[in-house]
Amino acid sequence: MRNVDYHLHSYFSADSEENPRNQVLEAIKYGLEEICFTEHHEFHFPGLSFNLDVSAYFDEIQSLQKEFEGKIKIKKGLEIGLDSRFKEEIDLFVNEHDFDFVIGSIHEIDDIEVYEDTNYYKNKSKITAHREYFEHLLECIDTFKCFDSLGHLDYVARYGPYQDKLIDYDKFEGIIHQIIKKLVENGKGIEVNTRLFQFPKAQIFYQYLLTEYAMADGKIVTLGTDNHKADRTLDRIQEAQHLIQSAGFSEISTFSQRILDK
Ligand code: HSO
Ligand code: ZN
Ligand code: ZN
Ligand code: ZN
Repeated sequence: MRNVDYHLHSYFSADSEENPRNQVLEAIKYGLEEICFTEHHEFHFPGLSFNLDVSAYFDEIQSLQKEFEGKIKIKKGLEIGLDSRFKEEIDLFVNEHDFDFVIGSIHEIDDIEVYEDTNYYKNKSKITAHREYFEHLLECIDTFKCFDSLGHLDYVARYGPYQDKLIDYDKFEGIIHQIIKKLVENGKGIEVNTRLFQFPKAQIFYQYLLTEYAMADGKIVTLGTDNHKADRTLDRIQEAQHLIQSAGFSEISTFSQRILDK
């Protein structure tokens, strides 16, 4: 299986200070053959401006591609925040730039960030917080066709103020089934995001998810760490590769200019 990381950030994202060159060096050190930067862009984000300077970003990636040619493949990707209020702007932004790969993600709902100490989890049971996130994902998958792979389906599990913040798959089988069915219908991929992989329960969640996606005849599985720092000591890429393989996928998907690589 390909040794790749298709979800990482650098100082072109408002929430990272990392030099992309350090990300490249660290990836080489860890034996990755290919990485795709997926910098944030959001239209109207509460409290932070995730505004991607695309031309500066592309310039820097192109120079890194030259410098590291033959050592590692470097792709220029995007993590776009899905928000139905900005449907036209989002479609335009994604299509007017020459990205290799686009992750569609949800980080906020109606201007409330899904994050620690925000109003999102306030006075909400865990099951409600998780259900609302999935309902919103389903709506966004209906609305948006502009992305290649759905980012961190388990994002809502990262920041909840609950003793066990992880998702109980069995409580959401119905809606997750609908999400997966729609992704496959629309030809969209699913991301295995290793951010929570230190928790066995999070890995089990992805195991169910991948099995469902395979049963629905889905073909596109991407893999990403979501690193915002050039530090791979907590990487779980091998475990993710293992999960993907066990679910019946023979390869991890990679993209060039929005087209699935052979
Ligand atoms: N963790 C979120 C965004 C964020 N909000 C960072 C505040 N800081 C997506 O990576
Ligand atoms: Zn981020
Ligand atoms: Zn994200
Ligand atoms: Zn990210």
